Amino acid sequence: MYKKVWSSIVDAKYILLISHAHPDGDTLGATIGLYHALKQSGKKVALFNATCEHLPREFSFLNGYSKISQNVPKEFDLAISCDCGSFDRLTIAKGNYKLINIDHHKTNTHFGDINLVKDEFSSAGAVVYELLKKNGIKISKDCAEALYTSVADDTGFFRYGYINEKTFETIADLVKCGANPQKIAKNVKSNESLAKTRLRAYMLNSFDLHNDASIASIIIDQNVLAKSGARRSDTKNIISELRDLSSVEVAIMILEQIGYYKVSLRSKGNIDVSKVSLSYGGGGHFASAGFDVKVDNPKKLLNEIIEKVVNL
Ligand SMILES: [Mn+2]
Repeated sequence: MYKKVWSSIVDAKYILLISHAHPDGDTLGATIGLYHALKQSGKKVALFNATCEHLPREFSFLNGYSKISQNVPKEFDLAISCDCGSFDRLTIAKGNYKLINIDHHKTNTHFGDINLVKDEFSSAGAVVYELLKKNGIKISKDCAEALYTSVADDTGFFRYGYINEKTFETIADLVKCGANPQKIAKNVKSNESLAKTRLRAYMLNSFDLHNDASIASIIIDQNVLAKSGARRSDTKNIISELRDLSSVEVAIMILEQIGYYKVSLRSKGNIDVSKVSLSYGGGGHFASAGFDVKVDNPKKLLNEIIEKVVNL
């Protein structure tokens, strides 16, 4: 499969690399890492993201970040998505191009013409790393930095998810190729906006506990976002922090968007929250999942989700 993917890349004239809407460090790092490897191989490549005006700025240190565009080139013959569990995550029209789906979500719907989906990997970036290694592609410093960021971001800097010996072998090699762990950690983790800190303050004052404090929840509405000045991408670590409470097994965050709610679920690893997510048409991993839903009353939605979690 790794060879098949690479030969499609070799055959392509113009390649569009797609990260998912409202991107995280994994989808950005995986596509940017692949971008450098493909450029180095002499390919014509473009980076696409549908929500380009709201890219999380903590990844702006990655060389290639500024190349990400919301514009779809007129003619490209190959698209490669990284870290997208389903086709709607790409936010791009179907067309006359071949599609390679590189991912690690166990709920991936295999929407590509070729599907390189490895759910035993920590991150999409780690799958890209494997693709490059299996095809003997040299990993440049820029590529290594991006792929390291992928793995680090999706594992919460090596704290959860699919972390094993292989993860650290990959990381060690990426450091050998020029990724600087201190530089990456500083850029991604010690670069918080005031808006995000204000949002944290709201969370600490407003979260609820349920089911003998084994479930934590927070509802963030548009009013809270406006008051704190936080953007959707600023909410990402809020839920991880709730999960870190010692009694908590599952954390739930309901975030109001325009016309719908975005629900995020995290578990400490004993409860498969992707089952709840799937029941609402979403996706994800065992310990990290989410979905969008249209409801009138977020509190009612929360109670419904809690009931599902308790009955898992
Ligand atoms: Mn990922």
